[in-house]
Amino acid sequence: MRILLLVHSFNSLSQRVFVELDERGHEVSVEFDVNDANTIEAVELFSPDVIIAPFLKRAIPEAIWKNHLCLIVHPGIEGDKGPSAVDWAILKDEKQWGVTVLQADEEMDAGPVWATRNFDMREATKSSLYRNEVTNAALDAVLEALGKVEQRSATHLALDDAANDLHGTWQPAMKQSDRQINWHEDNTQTVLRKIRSADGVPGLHDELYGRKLFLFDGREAVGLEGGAGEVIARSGPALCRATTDGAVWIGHVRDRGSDHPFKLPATCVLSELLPELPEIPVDSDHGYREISVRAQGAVCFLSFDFYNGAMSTDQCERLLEAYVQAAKQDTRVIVLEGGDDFWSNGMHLNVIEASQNPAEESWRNINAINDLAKAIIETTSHLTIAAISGNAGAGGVFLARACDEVWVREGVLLNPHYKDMGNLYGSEYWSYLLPRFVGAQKSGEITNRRLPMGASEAVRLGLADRSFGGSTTECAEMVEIRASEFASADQFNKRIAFKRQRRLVDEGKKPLADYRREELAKMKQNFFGFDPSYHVARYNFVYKVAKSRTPVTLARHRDQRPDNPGSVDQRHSPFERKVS
Ligand code: COA
Ligand code: THG
Repeated sequence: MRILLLVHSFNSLSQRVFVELDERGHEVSVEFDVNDANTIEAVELFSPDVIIAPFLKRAIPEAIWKNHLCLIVHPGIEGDKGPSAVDWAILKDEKQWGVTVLQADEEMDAGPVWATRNFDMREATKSSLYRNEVTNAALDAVLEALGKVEQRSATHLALDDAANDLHGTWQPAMKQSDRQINWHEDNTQTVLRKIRSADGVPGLHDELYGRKLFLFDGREAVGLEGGAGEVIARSGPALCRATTDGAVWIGHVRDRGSDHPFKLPATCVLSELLPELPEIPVDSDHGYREISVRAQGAVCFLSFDFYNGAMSTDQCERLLEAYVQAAKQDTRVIVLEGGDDFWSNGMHLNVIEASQNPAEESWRNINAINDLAKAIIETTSHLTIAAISGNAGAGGVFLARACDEVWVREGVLLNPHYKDMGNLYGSEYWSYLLPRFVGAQKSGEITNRRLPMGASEAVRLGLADRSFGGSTTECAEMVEIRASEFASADQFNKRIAFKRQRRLVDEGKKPLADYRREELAKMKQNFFGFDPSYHVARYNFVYKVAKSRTPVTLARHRDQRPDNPGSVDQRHSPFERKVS
């Protein structure tokens, strides 16, 4: 089918729907909801069989939904309506929630229901639930709805109400006052629920040291307590604030009134206002933990749960240190697990944007990631596995490919390209790793097409070695089993010998240092050169400047490039018309 995705932005849910529909052979194109005239034009250009809105904030114009089937993905149970569905589900501590695919109509979210899926809620941030449970349920429901469209069976509501005992209703847009923390009354669980209901956007409005702030990244501070509402400790990027029955870490905040009005580590934003506070070592048992290491038999698991998968210079340096320590242990395999929601999204664009000298900080950051990638590539004592359970983008993907094996959970999205960031050349030894694992031709295609990729395609191309289905937990269990098989004497000896040999041969052909030098020469141009594209793109990314048009890589109906398979111009080529 020809399917147009109409989106507010190409967020992770839209990307997942895009990848999965493409994988199933549909012809998919994307249009950003910039204005009604644009959207109408897109529909005329593409003439889709069906329009799907995985993430849309505004009304679809009547001219469209009256003439085309438009399916809206609503992140709420059947009957639920309104723009803050998941926020309310978290705040109200719902035990189950769901996703509904409904037909666009005059009244928002009130059209006929085509499919719905429920799931168990988890104690996690809104964006984590969105990227996992909501996205999986949405995909299932979209596929069911499309199945009905394809069979031209009963249009909608083949739903058995009795089978679905959850039924929602209209809920208004959530206001900050709905979730305001009362530090003298709220216990830890309530505080965390309020923060999570607003994390990643818009954040929870609060006040600290006389500054109005938005809080993110709240975690329980185990074993700490103090006078309710008082800031009692710090740890790396985080501040610890006491609740009525314990304390929470606040890892990130946004100060809308400051020079850097975007999300940053809390201790950076408040550095000038902080009094002397007890410092609890970062990554320690009672501190704010991002990196942890656990050994299980001959396998060492290294997890690094960096907020939003962004890795600053400091975080890369800490991770490198942890990695070096892990590689000194008497184990055989190191599994790099990344974090729960992201494996890695490369260098930390927010921290770079906020630094005194963003070009210099970009340089430090890319070198710090490169040092880590180099250490991984040059490890000959251990076999290394990147176990990718959360999404990865840009340098994060190539950092994973530095490992001997890359294993991905099905449902994970990879964005193995840099060019969207102002034509950034990229580093992390990608120019060595990508051709080596996927071949020269595919390397060029992957980096130029700038599209997300699912687990199956990653394996087909050689960007990953295997994929695992099942839930996050089931996948982690499989990784443990397979990793321990790797550590068996037989497998280990064979593979480690091959690995050492391969590294020697590769180094002989072209030293690793040469790849780095060449990549960094290009990056130096990106950071310090005449063309400011990277700095502009980074600013737009960090400040979330809305896109004013859809890139042609996504809007295939607008793509006039001659070799574009989805291009409307190719299908009704002007040449053909001339000839005929
Ligand atoms: N630095 C800082 N923040 C980052 C980041 C990075 N490298 N990558 C992602 N984030 C943040 C986003 O700003 C967003 O913030 P929010 O919590 O305020 O919404 C959050 O992580 C989630 O990212 P989002 O873009 O919504 O996720 P996605 O799954 O839709 O898209 C990417 C993932 C990787 C395509 C996209 O985030 C991206 O292009 N990141 C930049 C990658 C990059 O160029 N890195 C530098 C080169 S190494
Ligand atoms: N029919 C049509 N278009 C649609 C939907 C539909 N577009 C997408 C939409 N469903 C998704 N659902 C909603 C429901 C309510 C609101 C927005 C999207 C809403 N918005 C507030 C407003 O517009 O004033 C703003 C809220 C905010 O900013 O947070 O109430 O079913 N044709």
